[in-house]
Amino acid sequence: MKANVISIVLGGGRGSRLFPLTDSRSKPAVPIAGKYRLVDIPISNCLNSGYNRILVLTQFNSASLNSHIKNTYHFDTFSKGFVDILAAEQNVENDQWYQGTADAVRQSMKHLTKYEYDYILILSGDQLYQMNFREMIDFHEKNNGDITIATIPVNAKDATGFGILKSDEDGNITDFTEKPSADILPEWKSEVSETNKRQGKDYLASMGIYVFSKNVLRKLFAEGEGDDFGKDFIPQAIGQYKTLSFQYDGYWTDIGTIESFYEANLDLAQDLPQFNLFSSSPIYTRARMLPPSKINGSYVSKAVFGDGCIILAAKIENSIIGNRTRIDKGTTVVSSYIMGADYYQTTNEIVENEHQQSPNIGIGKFCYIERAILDKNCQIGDNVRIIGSKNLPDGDYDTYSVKDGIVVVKKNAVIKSGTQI
Ligand code: ADQ
Ligand code: ADP
Repeated sequence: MKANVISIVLGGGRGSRLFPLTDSRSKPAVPIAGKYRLVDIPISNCLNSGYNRILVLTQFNSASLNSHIKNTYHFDTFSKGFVDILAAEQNVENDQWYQGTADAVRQSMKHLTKYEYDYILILSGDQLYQMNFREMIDFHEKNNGDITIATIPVNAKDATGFGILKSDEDGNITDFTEKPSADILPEWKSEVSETNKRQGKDYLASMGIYVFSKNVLRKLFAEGEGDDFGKDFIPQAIGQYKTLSFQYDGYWTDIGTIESFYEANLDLAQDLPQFNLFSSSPIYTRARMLPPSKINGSYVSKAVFGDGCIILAAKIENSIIGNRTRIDKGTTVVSSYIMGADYYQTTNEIVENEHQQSPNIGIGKFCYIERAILDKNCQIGDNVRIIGSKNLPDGDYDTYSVKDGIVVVKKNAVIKSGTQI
């Protein structure tokens, strides 16, 4: 019989690492790959694994997250499926927001009492991967686990950013440390396969994906201390509960920073992306009934287009072009992620813009855009140059920010003709 599972997606803390994309929306609502939102990834993994009862925990609720979830995830009357958002709430007992990952789940436990379940599956909201969680739950059941953590081999450079663990030959986790410093790292090496060893992936990292048996999580919260899984509860559980490592060897990447978000998006435009959008396990998202994209006279290479775009650009290379993007004549876009627009302007608005000499939504004529992310509804004039580079110092300005050498133009920004960034 299929296990009874409730999934919880950790939709994000303050979201400051993805600023300014999280300035006006909560992290799960950040658009990715031209037509999806971050939250579609963990939700689709759950649905493709056969688990359709899903809670999304988020630090603040946003109109775009609400409308996305409400308009996307419908279940018929005969199914028990749901995708619900639980936003951190101040109440009589608690005047603070979620203090960490475990605190977010702890505060949500009261909403779970009405459901029947045996296992809670906890997922991060900012990772790109395709995983069948049913295999992880089967592993947990077969080995009588109390807690199972999905793990992946990583190299020394990445290891300091993750929870690192050691396990015995039966997969029991014997030791765990959250984000170890580089000087103690060598003590944390694990036995890994020859292929991983050759790639320098000597460390076993937690993917931040956990299965808890129902009563174990309740007991942990009652007896343990702290607000985070990685920092507090997982180290406390080891030795006390049967804590297992479920090793995963597919593609998995964290997309919680501007740089990793940018790299993961652009990778989708390569010949053989590490993340396969064209698979039989679909990524679900809102069906928008947009027209197909229209491209006229452009040189296009390694590019992914959303729906409803109107493209007259000279050249688009190594880029993701989101829904309803409009790019005018003579413009070049290289190594960039253009998120597109939420709506089309009316003919009257376009005429009015011409009178006011204000740019239309989209990118004007003869612009050059490289190593940039353009959030939705940007109005970029003619002859604008936006060029990110590794040497550009970080900073935050009125209409854009620079992070890791990537220029991020803010949502609804108006960039006048002739501007150079
Ligand atoms: P981190 O990713 O650093 O490490 P954290 O930033 O706490 O952990 O976030 C985990 C997930 O929870 C993210 O999706 C984040 O947005 C979300 N989150 C954080 N605080 C939240 C809050 N208050 N409310 C709702 N959601 C919140 C974790 C583990 C490591 C592991 C890495 C793998 O602690 O052990 O190696 O994930 O990426
Ligand atoms: P996406 O296509 O990225 O999912 P949505 O369709 O969810 O975007 O969002 C479109 C948003 O834009 C909606 O909130 C809608 O109300 C808003 N919108 C639509 N038309 C206009 C307009 N003319 N001006 C401003 N906002 C608009």
